[in-house]
Order: sequence, then C-alpha cells, then structure tokens
Amino acid sequence: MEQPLKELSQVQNDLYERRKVKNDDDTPEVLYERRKNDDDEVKRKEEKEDEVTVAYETLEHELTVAYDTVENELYVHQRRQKRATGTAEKSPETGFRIRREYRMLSDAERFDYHAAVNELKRSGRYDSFANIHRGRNVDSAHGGPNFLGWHRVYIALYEDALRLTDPNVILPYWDSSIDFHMANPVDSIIWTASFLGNGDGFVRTGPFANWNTPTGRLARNVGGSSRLISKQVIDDILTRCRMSEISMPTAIPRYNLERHHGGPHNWIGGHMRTSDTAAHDPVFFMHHAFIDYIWELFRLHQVEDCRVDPTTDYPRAIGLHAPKRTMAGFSDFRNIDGIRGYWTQTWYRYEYTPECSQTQRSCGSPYLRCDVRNQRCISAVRTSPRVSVGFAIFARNNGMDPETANDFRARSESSRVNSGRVFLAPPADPRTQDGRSFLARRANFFF
Ligand SMILES: [Cu+2]
Repeated sequence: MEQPLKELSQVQNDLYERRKVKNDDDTPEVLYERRKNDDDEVKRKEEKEDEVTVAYETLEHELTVAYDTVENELYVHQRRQKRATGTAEKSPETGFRIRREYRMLSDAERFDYHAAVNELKRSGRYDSFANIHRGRNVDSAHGGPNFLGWHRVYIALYEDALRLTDPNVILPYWDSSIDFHMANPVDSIIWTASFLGNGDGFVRTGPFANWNTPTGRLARNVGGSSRLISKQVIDDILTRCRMSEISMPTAIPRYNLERHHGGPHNWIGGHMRTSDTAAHDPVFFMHHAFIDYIWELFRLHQVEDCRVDPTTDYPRAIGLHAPKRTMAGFSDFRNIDGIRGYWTQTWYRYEYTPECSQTQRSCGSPYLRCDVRNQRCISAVRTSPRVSVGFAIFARNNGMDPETANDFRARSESSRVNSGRVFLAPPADPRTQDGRSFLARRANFFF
C-alpha cells in the first residue's frame, strides 16, 4: 500500500498550525491561564506588601521601645555623670540645714526668719514662688503619688531662696498636732503678733501684717472648718509600709496623708483654703514642711521596720503623676526625683518635734508646755484676746455676742480671697465654726 508522503507544504502547514496554537496569545485558555497567573502574582505581591507593612510596624514599635529605653538609660547615665562631676547632685548653694519646729527657734532666730520672708516679699520673689502653686501645676502636684515629692522640691527651693537672703535662716515646720491637742487650737500662741499674726479675717498684726496678694489682702479664718493633724493621724500613717498606702488615689481616708494635709489648709481658711491662693500665706511653707517631716518619719520607718526602699517606692502612675514626667514648674527634675534620698542626705534634715514625759517635763521652749498626763508638748495659750477691745465694744453696742460676730466678720473677710480648688480634707472638728454650726443644726432639727 502506498504510504502517501506528506507534502512538504502540508508538513510546513502542520508545523505552522502547531506553532500557532502554542504561541497564540489569543486563545481563551491561554488568556485565562495567563490572567490567573497574573492575579496570583498580584495577590502574592499584596501579601508581600502586607508582610512588609507588618514587619515595618513591628520594627517601628520595637524602635520606640528601644528609644524609650535608651532615653531612660541616657537619663540615668546623665544623672550619674552629673553626680560624679557634682553639677546636678551638689549640695544646695546655701549649704545643709536642719529644720526645727517653729516654737523651738529662739526669739532672735524667729525674728530673722520673719525678716527673710519679708525681704523675699519685698523683692517680688515671694509672689513668684507662691504663683508656682497655681493653675495647671496644681494638677500634677495633687491628687496622686507626686504630691509628697513635688512639695518636697518646692519648699526646698523656697528655703534656698530664703537662705540667699539670710544664710542662717531655716524653714521651720509648724507641727499642728501641738495645737490640735490644746483645749481649743485657736488660742495657740502662734496666732499672735510675735508669731504668724492674727488669724481672724485680714492679717493686721505680726510679721505679715497687711500683706497684699494677687487676690487681695492676706486673710485667714482660723478654726473655721476641718481640723489640724492629731498625733493619732501620724501614728496611723506610721503603721503603713508602702507609699501607695498613704498616697492618693490608692490610700483609704484614714492613711491618706494628702487628705489629712487638707485639714490645716481648711482650718486656717482665707488664702490657705484654696489651691491657687494657699502659698500666698507664709504659713503654707511651714505647714508643708510638717507634712514633709511626717513623710520623712514614714520613710525612716519604711527602711527600719518594713525593709522597703523609699527611694524606689514610687507607686504605679500614668499621666500627670507618671514617675518620669518632667516635674511641673521645675524642669530640672522629674516627678520621681522627689522621692530620692538626695534631699534629706544633701539638702536638709529634721530635728524631732519636742516631746516630754513624767520625768522630762520641759519641752525646751517658753512657748510650749508639757501636758504631763498625756506626755506630750502642747502650745502655750496666747494672752491676747480672740476679739480686739475695739471690736468687742462695737459688737456689744450693736447687740451682738462679740465672739460670734467676730467669727462672722472673719468668715466674710476671708472668703472673698479664694480662687482655685478647695483642698480635700477630713470632716470638721467640733471646736470649729462649721463643727459648732453642724451641732446647732442638728439640735434645731430635734427641737
Ligand atoms: Cu500643694
């Protein structure tokens, strides 16, 4: 049988056809395949991009963390460096000082202290200092764990300013428990011309008489509301071991040192009653030195009885009270710097508040006396009357009880100067105006 030979042309044609099929881009199958491949390619690319994005974000996050760590390490390093070279960790310009209770100063020392405060006032520096305790700074210095450290730095710098005026002056602390345990604290010698001046209404007597402030004449209304700090409060606080137990917002009221600190603020009244005006009364710094003294007792107790390191015991906090946040008003420091050992090692320390007992019946000051039964020092009672002679005559002539009329006058004079927030404080002592009116209201309710 004849095997027909394919024509060459036929072969060529077949080849052509085969090649055509193989190379033809236009067949639907090929197009489909190609498009599918293309889609896969896009998908792969997109996936790759996602991977890159995730990797990038992860890297960025890690970088931020690393940056923070480096920044912190740098900060610690700089601190160490400065400590080593003595630029930041130096003792204060005016030297180490020992703070004492106000009534333990000699008359000459007390006079010099008053003079230094007045010199600061005259130069305008007192008001600059007082104005730091105002507005936004107040928010990061109160209501949280930064309260104690911030005020420690604040009063230390204030004291330094006083000592630049007179290098022998110290900031005395006002131990208000010495007054709390009197029959009535408004009778304390402290509210006389030789000490802080009168406490009823505008300050007309004593070293700060007729001081002017951005919110008017300096005013007080001692014994108006809340309470001074009792020995019991201090004893209670010294049963705790951690800073978080005595600081806001974690402390319960009984051990809340910031809340107890609001007591004397409100008890003194006038400028002292509200946050933006308080530091314009010089008693502010003496009251805060006492709060700082209680905190220092607490820190010693942490070391000795609790085996807690007070220099690292800063409670967990974010925002304004975060440990590494720059200290409001004092950009050289961070919040955590307030709790370091540095202050009471290189700047100042405290002399203990006077004590007495059956055998040791002297408190070491003519302005203190020993309550032998309770074995504690209490303030001398002032001889000046609560109500001036002139006012007593005026009140009697107008058919008023001089003392009650005086309370009303003081209250209205001192309430005009307030600005800012009223300090959080314990309830009114029954010996205060608020305490008495509460009892009176309750009595009226029953009759
Ligand atoms: Cu304050």
